[in-house]
Amino acid sequence: MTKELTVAVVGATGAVGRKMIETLEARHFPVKTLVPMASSRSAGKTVTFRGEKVTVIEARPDAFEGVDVALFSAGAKTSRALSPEAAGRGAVVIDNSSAFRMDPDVPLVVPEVNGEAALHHKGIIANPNCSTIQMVVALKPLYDRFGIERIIVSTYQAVSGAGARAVEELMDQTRARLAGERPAPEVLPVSGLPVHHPIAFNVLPQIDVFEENGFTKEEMKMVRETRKILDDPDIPVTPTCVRVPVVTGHSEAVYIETKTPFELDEVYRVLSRAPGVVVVDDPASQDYPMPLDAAGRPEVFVGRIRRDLAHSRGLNLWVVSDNLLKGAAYNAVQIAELLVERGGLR
Ligand code: 25A
Ligand code: L14
Repeated sequence: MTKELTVAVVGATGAVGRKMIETLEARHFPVKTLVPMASSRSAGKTVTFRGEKVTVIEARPDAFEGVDVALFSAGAKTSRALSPEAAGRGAVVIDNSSAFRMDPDVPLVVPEVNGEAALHHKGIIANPNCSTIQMVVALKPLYDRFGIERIIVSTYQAVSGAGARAVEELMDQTRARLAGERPAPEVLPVSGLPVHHPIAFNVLPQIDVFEENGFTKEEMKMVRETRKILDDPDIPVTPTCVRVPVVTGHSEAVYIETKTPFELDEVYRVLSRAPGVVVVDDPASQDYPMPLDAAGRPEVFVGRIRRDLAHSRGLNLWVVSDNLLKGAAYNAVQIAELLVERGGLR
């Protein structure tokens, strides 16, 4: 029988933390005790787990005594401060922030792609960025079969990736604009920066801050994290990350050039058999993945599969997934399951 575990969720009141708790319950993860944690702002609130109310406590170092698994999604600053405290007390930390993703001592894991890496942890495992996760789940089977020479990707990212306040801003702005008003934007594209742009009836070609090379931090996460997960330090990735007025579900137009020639029916076969992938691709009945259909589901949906017109080894894909589930909470719980199954806990 599986040992029952004490599981902490740090950031339990946030968009992702809530989904983590739901996913632990839905997947019947062997939780003996759930310890929801957040900042002092939320201590004393409750979350519901298996039909019972559980009180949120403040995340502090000594709160991790006796915790076996700690799922973190409270931002990079909190992770930097508290993950080592949790790991030092014997917990395995699965961290959804960007704090440790590029740390060479920390595995960056998507179970369908590089699950084995999770077993080499030193107490902390990083959960990748949502846009990266869904792209590598779709590309890994093609990478293994045909090789990939380069990746060009444009994202259409949901506002829930930027948190609850961004979702509220989209809703309020949409209503206001329909009523003929033009409220000043306050959150997007980046809440901490001085300039804001409307998201309702608009698209914003900026997610996160700009780096010196002209790419945004979100775009550079896709470059660096893809290389680390595929263990291919030089693979060229050219991303453009764009925010669209969608609440849940990131979409991506992905173009790859393979190393060896492919036939389209083999591409379909390889993708249809790939773990975590669902092919939705029937132009005759106008069937293709869309965020409204993907929301609430754990898989990565792939469609619009077609050979490029100019490049014989060029392949176009349309990839959609729930950014809060496979992009965050579900991937984290899958990592925890893998540790339980393969003896990776401490
Ligand atoms: O730094 P990163 O890695 O880039 O990540 C930045 C943020 O991205 C989100 C996540 O926000 C994270 O904070 N995120 C990360 N990965 C994501 C993904 N894949 C992702 N979003 C979507 N997809 P979040 O909203 O999901 O979660 C925030 C949670 O963290 C708790 N928290 C914050 N500081 C903490 C802490 N927990 C412990 N210790 C700390 N020091 C936070 O709880 C929430 O659960 P809270 O108690 O701070 O907030 C609960 C309510 O308060 C509101 N609120 C948040 N900030 C403020 C605020 N109210 C007033 N002032 C504020 N400054 C929230 O709306 C919430 O309702
Ligand atoms: O790195 O704003 O996990 O859509 C995920 C959500 C970065 C920002 C991460 C968004 C965050 C992203």
